[in-house]
Amino acid sequence: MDTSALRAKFLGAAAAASDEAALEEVRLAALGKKGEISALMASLGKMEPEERKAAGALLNILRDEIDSALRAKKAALGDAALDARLKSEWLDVTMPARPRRIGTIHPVSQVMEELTAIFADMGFAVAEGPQVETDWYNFDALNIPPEHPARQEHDTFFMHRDAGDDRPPHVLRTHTSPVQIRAMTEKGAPIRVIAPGRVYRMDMDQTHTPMVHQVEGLAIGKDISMANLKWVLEEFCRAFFEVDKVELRFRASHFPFTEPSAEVDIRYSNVGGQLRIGEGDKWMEILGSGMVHPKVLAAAGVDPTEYQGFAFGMGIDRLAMLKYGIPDLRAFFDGDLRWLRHYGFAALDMPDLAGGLSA
Ligand code: 2NM
Repeated sequence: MDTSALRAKFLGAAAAASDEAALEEVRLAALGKKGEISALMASLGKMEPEERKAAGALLNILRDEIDSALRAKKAALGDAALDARLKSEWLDVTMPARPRRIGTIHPVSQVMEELTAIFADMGFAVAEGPQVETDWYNFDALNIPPEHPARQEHDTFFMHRDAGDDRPPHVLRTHTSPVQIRAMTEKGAPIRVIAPGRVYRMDMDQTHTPMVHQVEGLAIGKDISMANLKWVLEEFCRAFFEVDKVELRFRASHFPFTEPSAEVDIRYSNVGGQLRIGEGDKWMEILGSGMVHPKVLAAAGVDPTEYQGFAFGMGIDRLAMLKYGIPDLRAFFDGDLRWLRHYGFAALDMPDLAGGLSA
């Protein structure tokens, strides 16, 4: 018996099978009950003993060879199928799990970071203080006497006092000036600080909210003048509004804590509803300022015969509205995610002067 033709046929068919179903067909054709090898095995019974012995040995070898070829091929097909599946189901676990930003930086926070970067570059440190203040820090130290209109109940939030408790009242600070008083008292002169933060006034309508954000600045030294104030404010506006040229206009004004005092306007134009800072023929008031009153310096323990300096204050909410074209103040407080996704800023993208403030 010559088994070489059968061997070639079935080993070839096994090698060519491209999936498990085709392989099973080869197995049935060779080793199944009605398969060719099985038929030859069945014919052994009719052979002479000598011939049967030789043919039987050959057929056993052939059957084992085909069987192991089929098993090997089956394993190879299984490996290939697993490889293909692993390839198609591959997952990049380093990709961000959420394609959407989960939160944004509020425009007011963004503007606070921006102006902190600008003033830090000019040598101003950031000072902070309590939001619940004594009336001394909030008013008296700032040359606002008890009978001053700004102190009357309609403007200021007073903290509750039990009947008979006649300690001096605490108030929600109405400006961040008390922070500057604390800074001067603690650190003395010379000093350069800004105080950004929340301030409170009993005021609530379409254009006012009872809490707003303010930044005040203070520079005290031996020969600091209005000229230094003007340069600092111009430099600030140029950097903040990210324009090459700004023009400021100082208008004489009055504050209890500064003398002389000036309100400052910035030149702008309105082209089809879009504001452009630094050009045009309109003026917009953006801040208040002046030379710190000698009584205020004295209240903070700074000798007004030796030191003088300027101070200024401005509203952060309105700065944010101006710079980022936000039309309605009330949206700042809604916490509307759609609004935040539109007007908010990417987290971890802190403004700095070298990188471009709002880039
Ligand atoms: C303003 C306008 C003018 C101001 C004064 C002081 C302090 F504490 F040094 F006296 N801080 N800020 C000031 C001066 C604030 O806001 C419109």
